[in-house]
Amino acid sequence: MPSNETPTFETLLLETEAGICTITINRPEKLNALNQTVLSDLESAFMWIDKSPEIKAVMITGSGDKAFVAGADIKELSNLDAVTGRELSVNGQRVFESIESCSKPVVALVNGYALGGGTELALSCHVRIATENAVFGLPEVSLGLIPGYGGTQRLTRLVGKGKAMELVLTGRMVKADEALQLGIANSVAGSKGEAMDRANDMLGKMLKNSPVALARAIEAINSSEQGSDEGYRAEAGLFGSLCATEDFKEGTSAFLEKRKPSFSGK
Ligand code: DAK
Repeated sequence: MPSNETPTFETLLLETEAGICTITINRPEKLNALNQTVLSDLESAFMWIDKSPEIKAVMITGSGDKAFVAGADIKELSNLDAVTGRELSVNGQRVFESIESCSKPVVALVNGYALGGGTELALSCHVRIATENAVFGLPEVSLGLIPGYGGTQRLTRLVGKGKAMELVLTGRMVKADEALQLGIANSVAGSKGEAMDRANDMLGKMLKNSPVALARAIEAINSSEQGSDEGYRAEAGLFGSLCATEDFKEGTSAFLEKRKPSFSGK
């Protein structure tokens, strides 16, 4: 496709104004849960953004006012085994890595629930602006899983090991004001419209600067995390191994059947 033509996607809406491409994840009936189509659409969108000279910055948000992204699609997850679980984790990590290493500033506009893969997606963006009703959390352990899209690595770097241990092991949800205090959110706004204005203001300030300097600054800050590949590999391997457990089958089935899980530890 020619690089100046905005592509269309099954699960994403792309809109560009003044050089800022807004990506809206558009599965409102499933609270924008990340299935494999969303992941592959995101990967293609970022490949296009990278090459498109008209795009100077990116904003990612969720359709509607209730959710940014309510996690990985649990229905899809429930069919994974050790091999496909590891594969999905590696694929997802690659997509999120392409967002984190995008040479143009990427802001997550977190407009409601950002759970599991939703928090992981927000963490892979360069900056997070949340609405007052935003809720962050990594509840994977409640499904017999661990975060599989880089969340164990990125959350730890952002909030420190002690807080990351607490949040991942309890799966506790964090509201916008606490997210701000922890540094998960850079800023909190009263409404989605206000959050968009704030994101536009922040991006406007960034875009007054040299695009080459912005790209190099992103690269330099990301390279402070060099040597991290082992952590991501470990996360994918451990995630895959959990997909073969009875607790994982129980955790995902319980969600889909709308009941509380009963874990056997196997
Ligand atoms: N997946 C699939 N469907 C989901 C969903 C999800 N994550 N979250 C919500 N939905 C669906 C609901 O099933 C419901 O669909 P219908 O029953 O209407 O068909 C619809 O969206 C509306 O949701 P609710 O009726 O539940 O809405 P409520 O307002 O009552 O509750 C909620 C909102 C966000 C509190 C609730 O929906 C909820 O607890 N959602 C699940 C949150 C969650 O546990 N998310 C997953 C976290 S685990 C991987 C890598 C990473 C991951 C996984 C794999 N690999 C490497 C393989 C990450 C895992 C996660 O994200």
